[in-house]
Amino acid sequence: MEPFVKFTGASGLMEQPDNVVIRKMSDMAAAYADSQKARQWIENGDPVVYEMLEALVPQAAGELMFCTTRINPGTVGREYFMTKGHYHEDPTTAEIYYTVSGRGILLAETKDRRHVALEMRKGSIIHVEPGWAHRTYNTGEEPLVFLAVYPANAGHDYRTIEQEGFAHTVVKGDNGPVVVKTSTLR
Ligand code: S6P
Ligand code: ZN
Repeated sequence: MEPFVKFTGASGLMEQPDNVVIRKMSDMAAAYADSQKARQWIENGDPVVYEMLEALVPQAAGELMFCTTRINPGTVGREYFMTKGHYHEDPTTAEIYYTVSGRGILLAETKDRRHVALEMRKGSIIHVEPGWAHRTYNTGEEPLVFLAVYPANAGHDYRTIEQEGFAHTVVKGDNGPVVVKTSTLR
C-alpha cells in the first residue's frame, strides 16, 4: 500500500471512506438502561444514533487505522446517545481520540471497574490507555464528531460490553452531564 490522504468535509467527517457503519437505535437498544424508552425511539422512526466512516489499511502490526465518528444528539430517558463501546481484543493497544466538533464525554473502564470520564470538546485530544474499554457520549445539542486512531491489529471486543455492560454511564443532570452507576438506572 502507498501513502494516501483522506479529506474531511465541512461536517468533519471523512469524505470517500472505504467503509461506513451506521448504528441505529434498534442495533443497540439493549445498551441503554431504560429499555422502554429505547423501544419508543425504535417505534418512532428508529433514528441513526451514530455513524462511523473508516479508511481501511492492512490489519497488521505497525499499521494505523483511522476513523471519523458522528454521534447525533439525543437521550434515551436521561442517558445520552452513545456508542456501543468495546475493549480492544489486543489488550496492549492504545487509542487517540481528537474531537472535531460538539461536546461529549469519553467514558473508560477497566475490567476491575475503575473508571474515568474525559471531556470531549473541539480540539481535545484523549489518550486511551491499553486495557481500558471505551465508549463515547454526545452530551451536547449538536452532533459530536471525532477522529480515532488506533493500531490496525487491535481488534474489537463488543461482546464483553454487550454481556456485562459498563458499570457507569452518563446522564443528563439539572446542571449538565453526570456520571452515575448504571445499576441506579435499571
Ligand atoms: C475504534 C474507535 C472508534 C469507535 C467508534 C464507534 O477503536 O474506538 O473509532 O469504533 O467511535 O464506537 P464503537 O464502540 O461502536 O466501535
Ligand atoms: Zn477503540
